[in-house]
Amino acid sequence: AMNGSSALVDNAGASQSRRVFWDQDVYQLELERIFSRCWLMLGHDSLVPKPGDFITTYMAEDRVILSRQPDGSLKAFINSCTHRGNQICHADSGSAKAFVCNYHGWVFGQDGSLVDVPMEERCYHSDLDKSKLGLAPIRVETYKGFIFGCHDPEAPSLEDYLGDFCWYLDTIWDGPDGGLELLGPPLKSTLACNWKVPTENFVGDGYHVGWTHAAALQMIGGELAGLSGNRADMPFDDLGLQFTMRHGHGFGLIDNAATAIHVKRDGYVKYLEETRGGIREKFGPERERLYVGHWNTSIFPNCSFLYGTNTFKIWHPRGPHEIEVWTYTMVPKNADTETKRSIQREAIRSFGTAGTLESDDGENMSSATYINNGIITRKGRMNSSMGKDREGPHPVYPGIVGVSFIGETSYRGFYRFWQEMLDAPDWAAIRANDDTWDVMWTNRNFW
Ligand code: UNU
Ligand code: FES
Ligand code: FE
Repeated sequence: AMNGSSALVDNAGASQSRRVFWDQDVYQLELERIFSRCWLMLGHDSLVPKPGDFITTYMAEDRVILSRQPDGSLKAFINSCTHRGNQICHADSGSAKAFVCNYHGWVFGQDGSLVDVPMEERCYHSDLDKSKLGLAPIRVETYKGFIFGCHDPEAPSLEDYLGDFCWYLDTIWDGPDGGLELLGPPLKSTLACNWKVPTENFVGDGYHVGWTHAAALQMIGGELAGLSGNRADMPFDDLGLQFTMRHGHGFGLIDNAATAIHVKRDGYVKYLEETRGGIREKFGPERERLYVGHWNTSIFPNCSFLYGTNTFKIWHPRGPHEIEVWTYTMVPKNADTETKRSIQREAIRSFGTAGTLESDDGENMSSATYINNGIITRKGRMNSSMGKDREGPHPVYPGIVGVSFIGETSYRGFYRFWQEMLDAPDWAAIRANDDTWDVMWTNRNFW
């Protein structure tokens, strides 16, 4: 790994080369070393509830089919025919007994196996070994109903990949009574930015909220109005916390602000008040604090959500300078239909494709990417040093904890792991760092 000022990521100096947003060769390496080896978000049980149900989605730029099997299990496979490579399924979702290729009519089963070939005897004279021509399979595992796929047989289990983050996720993904579901179909839009700009924003950008979103927050009012314009009287260290953990996942917490973005004050607000006692019983007061706070979150590499606002994003890369944004709404499974609908409306109004806050962010994301078409600009660096000496292992909360919601702790954790993935030849090399990944924090004792 390179060190110092020419490194893509300089952990000690808390800076990144602008080439991480721009260079085609960096992007190719990301596809090989991150997207081909990490667990990637595919969806949720709620999107494929019954045997035969399927959705099509992407793992980076690869098209995949996720399909519910007759026995209730899940399988995922590459959505490209093993004959001449045509895309097989063109539907976004549905229910199917089989997937038939549009080109020559090869038929693949719900499990991706090749089950029928037109005129097989006359064309191939018993010479076609169909058992070797199934669609390329993908590892699938779920955590609390969320479905992930992974191409690398050497990758850890999904639960180990999420690691300490499970302790946090359980608060909301397990919830008081049955966890969450995703409301689809997703809104889909394109944004001219590198995939890491929104990912880093969601993982740890408390700083931009009061500035970029000043007008929207003032208009919405509620708990976040005080952030608007970074008012001098707004609390700072008392706003919340920021977290990063092994494998680059992280989030920022604003205390007591879960439903801040909701103009409509009944439904969800009432739901959280009614269920927080159950959370305290099930998970204790430390996680009740998380339950009533607002989270801005990224799961490494390219899935983000805002808990409370409940928008749920997958940032599908389309080359280094473009993404396809998929936006779902995350809702409590057992809330009543009216509450779910109201959460969905508020989430789309704020963070849908044309959402008041989403469009504030989009402009910055394009600008921060395309500014680097300047050859001199591109040779510069970006800084993520905020709160660097005010973070560390915490007596209660797992991972590394930063002292304020406004800080860049989880940026540093994200890019530290991003560089680790790019450098590592295989998962064995990544595992070898499991006990020492956090030395840059543990050699000081902040909390
Ligand atoms: O824009 C955001 N990422 C955000 C908005 C985070 C927290 C609250 C509101
Ligand atoms: Fe942060 Fe300009 S002030 S990018
Ligand atoms: Fe934002």
